[in-house]
Amino acid sequence: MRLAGRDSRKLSRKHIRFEKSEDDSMPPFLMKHGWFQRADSLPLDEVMAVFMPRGRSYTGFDQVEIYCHGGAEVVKLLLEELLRSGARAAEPGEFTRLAFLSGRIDLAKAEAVAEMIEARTANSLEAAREHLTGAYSEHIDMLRNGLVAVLAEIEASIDFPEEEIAPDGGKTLADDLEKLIEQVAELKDSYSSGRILRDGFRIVIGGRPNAGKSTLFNLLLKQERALVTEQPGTTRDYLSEWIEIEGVPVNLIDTAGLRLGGSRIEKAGQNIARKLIDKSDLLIWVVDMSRKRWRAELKSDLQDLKANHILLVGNKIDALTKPLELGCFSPSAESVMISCRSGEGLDRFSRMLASIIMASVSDMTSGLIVTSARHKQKLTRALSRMKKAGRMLKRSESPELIGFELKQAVVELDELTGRIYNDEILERIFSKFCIGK
Ligand SMILES: Nc1nc2c(ncn2[C@@H]2O[C@H](COP(=O)(O)OP(=O)(O)OP(=O)(O)O)[C@@H](O)[C@H]2O)c(=O)[nH]1
Ligand SMILES: [Mg+2]
Repeated sequence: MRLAGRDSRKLSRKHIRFEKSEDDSMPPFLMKHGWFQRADSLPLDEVMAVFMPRGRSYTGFDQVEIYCHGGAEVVKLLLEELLRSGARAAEPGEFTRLAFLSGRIDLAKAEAVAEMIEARTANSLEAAREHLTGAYSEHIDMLRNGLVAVLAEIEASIDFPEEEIAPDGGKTLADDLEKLIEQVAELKDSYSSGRILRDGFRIVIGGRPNAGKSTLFNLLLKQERALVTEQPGTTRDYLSEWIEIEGVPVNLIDTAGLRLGGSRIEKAGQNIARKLIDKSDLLIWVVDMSRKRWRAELKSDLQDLKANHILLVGNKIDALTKPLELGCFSPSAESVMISCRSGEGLDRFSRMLASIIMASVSDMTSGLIVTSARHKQKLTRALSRMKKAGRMLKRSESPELIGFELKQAVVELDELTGRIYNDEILERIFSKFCIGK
């Protein structure tokens, strides 16, 4: 349990009876052993506790950590005692918010704390770690300083109008700005990988009823998770699970089969399936190739689908009566033929899946990656201001106007790192944290 604030040590000493009961002091960073007790001295749990003084704690404020037994009931009991004695329950992310407000960390690092906790794979963790170590903040600061330097030159020409931006001076300024624009653009573009590392690559398995979607879902999960029957319309709601492919977190979703008609429940499931398909990074469209009419069905289905990326999977090739005409499947889309029953083609399918996913996070190795939608928005806005300023500079427009655009770009970067913030921004960021962080 973590207590932060001026009275945290006082409150702890009131409740903990230390091993050598005559000495109830809590010197900084000394872990002490004792019993946590109720106000009427009834012992509640055996604990250890440590005091961390202002400026040298996680929050930056006076802080005490109490190590009790981890059961939910124990923690609740001790917490209630502390609340009764005057403590207040922390809001989600409030400790990290204090760390930001005390100036110990910037906003990007604070956000990285949640990102570390939520990371689903080693690669996601690595991206988060770059943010927590400060390498990312330093990079943003470097870009900001570059912008401020360009801005200073431009403002100098406002103060001394007789020294207008000289034609060649203007050129180096424009070059400097161009370099910064490239760097901000590169950082912004890394979000396409960053989003996937943080929120996962979303694969939706879709197809007509009975095509073998749930069978394939179970195969990928290596677990009998979804119900499989020979009856069309088995899956009605959708099922969502997480797997890891090549270090990328993948959200795998099995959906209800799409077809005309069906019961009211089935229709509701199909509406959900369509929405999920729209939002997917990849649609795996499963086709039952043992059906006579699969070709015509596929043709009309493909006209209907609006997915970002489709991988066609022809299933049940074990049940074909005629030998396959290879290459006949679909010349227009990525496709692979498999049998979930015999296992044929599954290796090839896995390799295709892996390469599609790897391609989506291609710049994962390039170092700093933007993983937050908020940061991406700030960078996008900064970039459009910078580009505008660049165009104006080339046309030798008024330095006041150019300066204004650059100042706004700096503001965007400052809001990213938290140099500038308001309660609304903080609320939005920290409300997503869990309690106690
Ligand atoms: N012969 C053969 N049968 C398969 C294969 N894959 C799945 N099946 C069978 O096809 C039937 C339907 O499989 P499901 O996985 O439930 O199909 P689905 O697409 O999830 O069906 P709905 O949820 O009803 O839309 C089951 O009887 C499976 O055993 C395969 O590769 N070959
Ligand atoms: Mg199913």
